[in-house]
Amino acid sequence: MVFSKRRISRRSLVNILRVNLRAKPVSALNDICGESVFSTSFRLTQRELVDIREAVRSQWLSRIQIVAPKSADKFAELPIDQYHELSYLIDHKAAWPKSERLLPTAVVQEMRKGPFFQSLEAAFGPFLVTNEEGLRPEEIYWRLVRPNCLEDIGPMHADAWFWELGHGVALVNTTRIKVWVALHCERGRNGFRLVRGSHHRDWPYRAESRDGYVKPKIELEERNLDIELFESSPGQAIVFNDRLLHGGASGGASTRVSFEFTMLFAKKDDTTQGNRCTRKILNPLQGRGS
Ligand SMILES: O=C(O)CCC(=O)C(=O)O
Ligand SMILES: [Fe+2]
Repeated sequence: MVFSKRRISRRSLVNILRVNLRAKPVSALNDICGESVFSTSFRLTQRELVDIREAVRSQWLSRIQIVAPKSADKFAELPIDQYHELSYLIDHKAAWPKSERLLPTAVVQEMRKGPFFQSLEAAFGPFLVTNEEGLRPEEIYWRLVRPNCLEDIGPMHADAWFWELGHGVALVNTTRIKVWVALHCERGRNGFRLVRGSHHRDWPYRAESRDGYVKPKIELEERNLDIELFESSPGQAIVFNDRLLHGGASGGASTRVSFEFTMLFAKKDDTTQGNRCTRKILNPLQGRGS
């Protein structure tokens, strides 16, 4: 097993393994990942939505203070979902590397205690949040996607490809499940796109250099994929297998703001309980608008 000191430690994993051997639904995860389902039944409470929006806004403004101090006052009066109106005032790409979009640890710790994370743990069992950047103990990062701005969304991909290309140290005997949550979005116009059932197949991709990183690029035209939009309202989450083909949607008239993280579970052989848990908590999208 390969461990990196800066990333999830052996001790954390041993702890999670210990906890998980006792915990009821975690044995399910292997199986959960084998099913052609994902869940849209988790969401932030209104209070959590307000608090996390505020945390993101404050980080957004602090960064703008640094990269464009002369324009900071203008941004301070702007709702974050109108960011695109003024983004010409800053070098957008340089301003927002992932490292600048990682929520502070104190915020993550608060989120961890809240109902959203509690509902995830109640359903899936205890988990770590991955820290592939090696910058925070647990990494939750947000994104800004300006309307109709293709450069703000990457190509369709499976998150597993990033791990395969060395973004983060993939630990053996663990399962990763991704969580994406809308903070500001226009239902049915922007947000998150996916190809249902796609995690059952291996899709062709190659590694290419983008934004100074080696990133995966799917070797298929999007028009050949059966892509559907997850019609999310603010606070709504999608929990999905990290082999699911997915990507952002950048339509609408406002800037979309969302956050993401990866749950890490220890694998366990017995999946009996898991099968039950899987069926209970994971519901396929019931058509658009579910
Ligand atoms: O929000 C996006 O544009 C992309 C989301 C994504 O790739 C993810 O959550 O893994
Ligand atoms: Fe992704």
